[in-house]
Amino acid sequence: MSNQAGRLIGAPALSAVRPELAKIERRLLLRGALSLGMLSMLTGCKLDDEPSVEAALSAMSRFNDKVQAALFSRTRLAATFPASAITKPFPFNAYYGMDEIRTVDTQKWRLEVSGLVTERAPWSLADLRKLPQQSQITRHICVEGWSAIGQWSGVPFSVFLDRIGADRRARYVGFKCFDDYFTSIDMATARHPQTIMALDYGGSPLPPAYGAPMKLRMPTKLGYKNPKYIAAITVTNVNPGGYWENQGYDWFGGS
Ligand SMILES: Nc1nc2c(c(=O)[nH]1)N[C@H]1C(S)=C(S)[C@@H](COP(=O)(O)O)O[C@H]1N2
Ligand SMILES: [Mo]
Repeated sequence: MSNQAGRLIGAPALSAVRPELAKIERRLLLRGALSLGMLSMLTGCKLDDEPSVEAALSAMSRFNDKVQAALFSRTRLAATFPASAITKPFPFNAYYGMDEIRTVDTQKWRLEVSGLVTERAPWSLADLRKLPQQSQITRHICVEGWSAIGQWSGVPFSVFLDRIGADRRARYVGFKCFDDYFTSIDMATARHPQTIMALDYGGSPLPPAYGAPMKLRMPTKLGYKNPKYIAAITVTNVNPGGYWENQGYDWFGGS
């Protein structure tokens, strides 16, 4: 038996015990595109133990991120909706329940800025309100199986990035939240015209449930890429990862 045949025979048994692998195998086979054996050859990972399966899956995911980034268009806009389409009430979601929603004194809150920027001074909410504001009615899609339409207003993130002198050639913007959540995005999405620092929801200051005092709203990205309760922003060439991303969610997370 050749090495490769060994992998082909070994893989189906593994896919029976690994649901994500079984799902990928089904998808690949349905398309008639690739077998698990070929996946193992492409990624250079044997699929015969737990760490190699992880390696192959994360190689697939990195490939997927590159394809998504290449397809992402800076000018292509996500759908917008009339006020009548807004979902009421708009759902709350976090990695914890509603009884643990974090709050801060919005007067004392300051947004920290670091990394590849020229202006490092922290920002108050009043400072952010002095910048140009923009409103959107867009759909938020959560991978947990729900989507909802809402209205957010705030500062176009590209305007803010220019104010802090962010290096336009930097690859990533990372976000740290005061509920210990964190995530990061690519620079093209950061500068997309519909990416805003949302200060208001439905025409009133963002309530604690939706991320007060400030969240990043991006209709071009899935729910988990939209950080609430932001405390610090960093511009960097080292991928900061994310709370869910580091547990296997797709890093690019386009919607
Ligand atoms: N700080 C913080 N941001 C977060 C999360 C979180 O747990 N903490 N959850 C994410 C997920 S998975 C979703 S679907 C949305 C939910 O936002 P909403 O409560 O405004 O609907 O917030 C995202 N941003
Ligand atoms: Mo989500």
